[in-house]
Amino acid sequence: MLAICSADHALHDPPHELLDGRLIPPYESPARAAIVHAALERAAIEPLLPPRAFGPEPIRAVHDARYLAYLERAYERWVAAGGNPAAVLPSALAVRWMSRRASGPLAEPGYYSYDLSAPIVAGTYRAARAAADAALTGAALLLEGQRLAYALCRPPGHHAGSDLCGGYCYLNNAAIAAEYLLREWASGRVREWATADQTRPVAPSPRRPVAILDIDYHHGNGTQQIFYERGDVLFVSIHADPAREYPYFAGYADERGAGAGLGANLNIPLEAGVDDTRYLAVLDTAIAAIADFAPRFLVLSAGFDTFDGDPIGDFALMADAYPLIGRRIAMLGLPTLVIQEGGYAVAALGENAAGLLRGLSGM
Ligand code: Q9C
Ligand code: ZN
Repeated sequence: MLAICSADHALHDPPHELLDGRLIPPYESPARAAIVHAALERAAIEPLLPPRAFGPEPIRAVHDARYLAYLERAYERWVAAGGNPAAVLPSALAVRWMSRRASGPLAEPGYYSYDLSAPIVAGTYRAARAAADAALTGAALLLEGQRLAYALCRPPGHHAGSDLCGGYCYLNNAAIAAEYLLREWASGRVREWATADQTRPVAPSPRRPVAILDIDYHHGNGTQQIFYERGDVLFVSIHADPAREYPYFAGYADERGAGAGLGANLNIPLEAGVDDTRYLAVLDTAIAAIADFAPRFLVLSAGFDTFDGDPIGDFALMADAYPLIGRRIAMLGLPTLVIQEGGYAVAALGENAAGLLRGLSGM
């Protein structure tokens, strides 16, 4: 198995976040990537590759051009206009009947954010680009014939929509990788190496190339938005019921996709206290939906905030659950790209991530 990591994640290190009205040190910190990196080395998951540089094109395929221009310049424009140099965090959000475009340096953050948990500092854009490059590198490795790759993405991505940041996310790494897989696959430039593989349980359907399975504790609202009207990408998410948990305004079971995407979005919201047995049973439902769709590739948005000890989640998964989750997903027999999302019980995060990868690789 191959893992992709970049040291550039550390360029994103905001001093605070606003959580339920409290200004606190961010849960999403550089220590998270460091501890996963150390656990991968300990687990002899090798090699650890640096990301290749893909340039802006595969990111523009998913994100709005003006949003990307905003992210790149937001911090310096904010500081020059008198905003707090500690971090960009908007004072007013564009919502419902107040959603006019405003482009001033203090207004724009509120146009391109949906919450107050995605502060921007000087290095945020570079770190986010490095995370997207890590995801794209993993996608390229699958296209070259690898069966399993892990991208240690930080900042995470699944809350970022086409033109919105939020929930610690700026660029949607999973969506960028999925779109890249799909376009490269459709281009026919990729050699078909797996049709000869008689051991694959899922016979791929050429018109439905990619499924995304999101097992972060929170609903992947950004990924859902990006592919909501698309029939060529299946999005399946298992998460805390948004009626009680962030992101509150999306992630309900009746969100099934729209237009050509109707039926290609599956949300499985869950109650508090979900344990290993309950989670694994629900995971089987998600896996059955993916097998039905018969994709060519699987992108796994892997968050570990489902862990019992997570400070912002209320599920109760034990460390032993992650290898079992990995093993069940591996039974789909699909080339799989694992994208790091959340997980804030930092001391356990490395072992939990390594455990999932162990299960996925059949180790
Ligand atoms: N009362 C990820 O796991 N704050 N993002 C939640 C709940 C934001 C989580 C507030 C949580 C974002 C990638
Ligand atoms: Zn999460």
